[in-house]
Amino acid sequence: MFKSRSQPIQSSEITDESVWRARRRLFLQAPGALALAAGLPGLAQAVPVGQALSFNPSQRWKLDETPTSEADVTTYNNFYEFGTGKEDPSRQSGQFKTEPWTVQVDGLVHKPLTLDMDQILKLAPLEERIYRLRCVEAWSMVVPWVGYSLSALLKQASPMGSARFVRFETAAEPETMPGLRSRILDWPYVEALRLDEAMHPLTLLATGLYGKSLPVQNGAPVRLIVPWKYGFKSAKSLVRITLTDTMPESSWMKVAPHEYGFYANVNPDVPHPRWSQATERVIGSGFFATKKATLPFNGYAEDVASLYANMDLRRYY
Ligand SMILES: Nc1nc2c(c(=O)[nH]1)N[C@H]1C(S)=C(S)[C@@H](COP(=O)(O)O)O[C@H]1N2
Ligand SMILES: [Mo]
Repeated sequence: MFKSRSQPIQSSEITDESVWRARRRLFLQAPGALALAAGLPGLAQAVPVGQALSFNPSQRWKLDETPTSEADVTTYNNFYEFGTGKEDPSRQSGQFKTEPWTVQVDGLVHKPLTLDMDQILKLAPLEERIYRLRCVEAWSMVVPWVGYSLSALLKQASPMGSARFVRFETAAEPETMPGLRSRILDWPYVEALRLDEAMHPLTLLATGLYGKSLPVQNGAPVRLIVPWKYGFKSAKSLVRITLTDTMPESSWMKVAPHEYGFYANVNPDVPHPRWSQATERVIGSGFFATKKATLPFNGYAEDVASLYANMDLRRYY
């Protein structure tokens, strides 16, 4: 397992991760140079998949765990609009168009917005945040996302005092999303948060991973990441964000209300009706890897447990 440092590194050993780490050092050393490159005419407008993004490392969320390889993060996906198999999203998303793209922010806001990707990328400084992602199917990954707190965008729209929930609607393009032919979910895919959850600084509006704009299979061009909740809350390819005063019904609540609740906070003590949530399989750790114990709120209890003080988390699963 351990290689002597005096041995030259074989090119076959240079993983996606080592390339990312090298590039990351470059970003951190020369943010000015990158900002300049991003400002060149013709480069700033379009944000094709896989384009280098300029960002700063998060001061607060820099998880000290080895990230899952870029290859695993981008080929082991859940994105039912492209099929239910883990490799369907990476294989069957080639026709999906992410340009032009707009996100509408409406409902109980003083300033409804329609933002294009250029505006979204410039709304707040991009940060790299390394978060755990825990799927309800009891597997997990560690992903270096790029984005900023969703609160930055919500504040721009100036939520009304009566707003209590935020509904997230995602793209549904039958021509380019073959999974829409299946009736497994009621399309478009909808998720929702309580307003205080949506405003929490940990809640990320992600535009990239591994230093580049998002691949389609991971939710291009912009998605939600709520790391203390099961992965299904982290809606991909957002098109509309609506503030409401009543609890929206999510796609998963609609299809199986006893299995998927509104809150969906990661909780090792509350099993899914068909399987335990006490442990998780770490993607990329090998077939014989021992399972890891799942942590309450996916390890983010210190940040978010206070949001649920006095709530029965068995009842509100
Ligand atoms: N629009 C949409 N968003 C989605 C899904 C989906 O099927 N459609 N799947 C969810 C689930 S179940 C998980 S675990 C995560 C997976 O994100 P990843 O593929 O980037 O790891 O995306 C979530 N967001
Ligand atoms: Mo999931």
